[in-house]
Amino acid sequence: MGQPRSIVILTGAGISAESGIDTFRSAGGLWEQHRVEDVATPEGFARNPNLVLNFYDMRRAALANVAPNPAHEALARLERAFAGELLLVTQNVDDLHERGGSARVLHMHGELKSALCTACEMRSPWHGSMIDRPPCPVCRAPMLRPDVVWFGEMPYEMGRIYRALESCDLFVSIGTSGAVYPAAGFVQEARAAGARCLELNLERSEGSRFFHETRLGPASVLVPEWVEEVLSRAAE
Ligand code: BV8
Repeated sequence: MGQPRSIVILTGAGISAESGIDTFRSAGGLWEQHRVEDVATPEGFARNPNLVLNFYDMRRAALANVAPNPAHEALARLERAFAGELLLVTQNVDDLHERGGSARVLHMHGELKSALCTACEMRSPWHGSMIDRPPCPVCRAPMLRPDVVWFGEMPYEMGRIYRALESCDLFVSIGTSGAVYPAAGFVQEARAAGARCLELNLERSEGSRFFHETRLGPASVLVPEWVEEVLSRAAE
């Protein structure tokens, strides 16, 4: 493949695993510790808001004990050095891409460090806890919820993502099991638009058959190698 002109990158929990953040489906992962329907659905929040607010307060607080790894840092290098179009889409709600140096990150499933007010629907940066029902920074109503996309809810910026998938010539998926839609369908969108599709993952995913190439291994090794390849080819 010649020099890519426009790249879309999709990341999942696997890129943050080596930073010490639990993935979802691995042994002992988040979905083994908590029932998805209890902590990651609007119905679960309505049924038991304290359980949900506490779940996300814990994950938000835990961000202070982790740091970006070489995979996050390599993607930030690519963002700075790549002359073409680049869109970094993440399913992750952690802030490790930004702390790794990426300036433009599209969090399609929201962010732990953001609050969504269910009264005025405004989103505000949020670093503390929500269990004590603090007032919304905009309307002062004590009606905040985690600004994350729960199952059954529409992910953020789907129009922008589909437009980028339709015009990219390289789609790269990093550290995701391909189990959750619409993210799991992006490879087929990109492939249908003629893009080359590359998967970097610890193990084959549910969507591996749709990729032209799958490289197996830890993200902290595979991602810096791949970024070097792209940037060295650009320099030729
Ligand atoms: C929606 C935020 C309407 C909260 C999350 C079509 C078919 C079937 C079902 C559906 C469908 N369309 C919609 C659905 C329903 C549902 C869905 O997909 N259900 C699944 C379970 C079947 N989807 C929805 O409800 C979505 N909304 O569809 O709205 C709509 C319709 C059309 C168009 C637009 C909208 C909303 C889903 C979002 C839910 N919120 N997160 C929170 O974080 O608490 S999902 C959450 O789980 C993550 O964000 C992520 O998306 C997913 C976890 O997946 P991964 O990140 O991949 O993590 P996982 O643990 O599974 O895998 C880790 C991988 O990394 C593994 O492969 C492992 O091998 C690898 N790995 C591990 N270590 C390393 C590594 N790789 C490299 N290096 C390592 N060191």
